[in-house]
Amino acid sequence: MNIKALGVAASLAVLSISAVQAGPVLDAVKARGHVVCGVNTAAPGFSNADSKGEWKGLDVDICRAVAAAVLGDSTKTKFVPLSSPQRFTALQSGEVDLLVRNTTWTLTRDASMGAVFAAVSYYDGQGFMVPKKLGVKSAKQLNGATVCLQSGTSSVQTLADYFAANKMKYKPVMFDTTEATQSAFLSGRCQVYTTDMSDLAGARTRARNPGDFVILPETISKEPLGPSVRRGDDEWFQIVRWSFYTMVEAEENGVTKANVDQMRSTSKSPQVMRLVGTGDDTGKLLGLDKDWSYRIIKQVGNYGESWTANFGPDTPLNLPRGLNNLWTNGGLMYAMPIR
Ligand SMILES: N[C@@H](CCC(=O)N[C@@H](CS)C(=O)NCC(=O)O)C(=O)O
Repeated sequence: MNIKALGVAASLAVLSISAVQAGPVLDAVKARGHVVCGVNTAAPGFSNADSKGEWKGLDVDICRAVAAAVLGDSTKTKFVPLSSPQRFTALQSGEVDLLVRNTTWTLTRDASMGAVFAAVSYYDGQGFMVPKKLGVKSAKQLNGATVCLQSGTSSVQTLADYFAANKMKYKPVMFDTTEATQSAFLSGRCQVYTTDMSDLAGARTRARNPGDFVILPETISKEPLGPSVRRGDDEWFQIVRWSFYTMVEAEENGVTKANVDQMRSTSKSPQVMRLVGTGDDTGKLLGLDKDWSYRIIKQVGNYGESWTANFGPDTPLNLPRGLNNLWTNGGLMYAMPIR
């Protein structure tokens, strides 16, 4: 390559890493002053409002991370509780900027519901819960059972497939909302409740006596849950995706809510420096400022901190981290590199 060609190549390289234009959703969010997130009406661990209307959960934290990145303040959020059947319509119509509602990423949803999934934030699987007094030990003993489940969920098809594959019959009893489905099961209207394992554990915490219910050992599907955005705004999609990966990459690098300021003043690791706003400026590639990822960690925390606070041993759910462990600890959680 001659000197002139080298010069052209160099300026092209500069062009390709210059700041991006904001997409329409980012512009709208900035003008409005808050991010609107569609969440579950009541899913312990994912999104739940306390008596003061304060939302808590992993899905809530993902929404807060996006607000911290784009608006500088994780509290600039509005949570819209959505039932399973409503959720994609709410995203498509623009009622919400982001859907973070323990939603399974499937081909059908990714390709035909006007949504596009940004990441997997919780690796789950579908299971069954039964009253202990039924004496059932395995899902294979459920032939002929009445099963409570929520309409508009991926659980409906998975249940049908599982029973057909095992040549068993069942009577579905369907409800639109989480509350109605769980109440029906807990009050004895069906013998079985099926949904994601995390939801079963959440529902059990609502029972007057949780020990009266058992979760059966079989996990009958893959339910990768994650945030999704409306199609057609790649810039917004990237912001949501990389806000989530920031939480995971922070955990991978041992950066926490508590030590992020110290890391900011002392760390010499290029990887950590990029995360805490003292290294290469990744923000300009997303239409954000240089401190976008620092604020996520400072205001929301890393993935492990959020996971443990919402599902860990000090919560009523007390779930094993399992597949949601970092890849370096035997799990599947792996951030695409922030560089
Ligand atoms: N991941 C599944 C199920 C999501 C879902 O809405 N599950 C209901 C099951 S009733 C739920 O969230 N329940 C919350 C809870 O049980 O706490 C999907 O995307 O369709």
